[in-house]
Amino acid sequence: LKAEALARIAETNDRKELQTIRVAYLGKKGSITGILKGMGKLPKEERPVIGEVANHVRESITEAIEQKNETLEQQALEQQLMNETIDVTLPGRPVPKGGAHLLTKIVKEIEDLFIGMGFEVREGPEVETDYYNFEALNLPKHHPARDMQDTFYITNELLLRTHTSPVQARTMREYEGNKSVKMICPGKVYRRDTDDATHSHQFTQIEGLYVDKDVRMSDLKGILDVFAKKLFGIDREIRLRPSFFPFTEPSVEMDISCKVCHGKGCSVCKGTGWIEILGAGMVHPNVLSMAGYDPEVYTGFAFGMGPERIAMLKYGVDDIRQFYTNDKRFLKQFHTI
Ligand code: FA5
Repeated sequence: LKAEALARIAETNDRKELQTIRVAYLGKKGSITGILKGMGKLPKEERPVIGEVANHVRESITEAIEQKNETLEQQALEQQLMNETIDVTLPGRPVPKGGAHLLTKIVKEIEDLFIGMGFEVREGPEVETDYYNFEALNLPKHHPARDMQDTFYITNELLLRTHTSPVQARTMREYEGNKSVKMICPGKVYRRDTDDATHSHQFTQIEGLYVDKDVRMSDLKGILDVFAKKLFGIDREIRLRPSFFPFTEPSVEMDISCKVCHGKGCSVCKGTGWIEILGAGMVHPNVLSMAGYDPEVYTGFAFGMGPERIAMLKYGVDDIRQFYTNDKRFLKQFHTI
């Protein structure tokens, strides 16, 4: 019986089967248990002999089963570890990462540049009053120049601001006519423009305003030149063309030399080799006095630029609508800049 049991134990490689073997020999109805139970029926003198043998056989089988069980457990563990081995040489799965939008980045870059020249960054409301968007900027009701910016009106008096210039008037008001102002203001603006490659009905502007005693046109030109060279490179040129804005006198528009398409028939530079990126000028005396500044004492310059156009120029984006359609293939290109 012992030899038979040990042979079965040695042969098996399965823990379930081992359990079956254990039950067959050592279980309640197992053969060894049966022998031990039957001891009472044996003649007295045989009991110690048979008892000793039976106990010995039971111990051997128990020990063999325990050892086998341990071996099988060990094997199972090794197998499991093998199956779960991590191949550290496999390339990892990339985790998709987002990034700031190109427009956010260019606005931040321009902000940093002006902060470096001593400007503070301010904000103003996108839903604006007719007063600040137009009247405080020397554009009384029914002034023909209001047509320069086709406006989304909400009520008679409320509108979506068509430019960031109202923040000029708001800031000067806050400074109460007796402090120098040196600020920029980025933000969204809205116009009933027909969307095309260089126009959007909602776009971004960055306003700039510097008011102090003795601020001159040459200061404006100097700041804009530094701005253009820092943003686009030392080899870039600017040109100021006479223009008209009711809130500045004299007024200019600034073009920057266009290297993207070398002047030949591309939509960004319209084949001229120059692209307009901002309007500017010396703050009109009426605007200063409406905001509480004495134009005899204070002078100032202001500018308003379109960062989308600037980003288009800097990164060769040929359609402004790319900024708003959120095509990931477009956006991803700028995650690393
Ligand atoms: C203005 O809005 C003036 N407020 C700028 C200004 C400020 C002049 C302070 C003087 C003093 P303009 O309409 O030209 O000006 O717009 C300024 C810039 O916004 C343009 O140079 C252009 O870069 C951008 N821009 C204008 N219209 C659009 C549009 N529809 N889509 C995208 N960018 C535009």
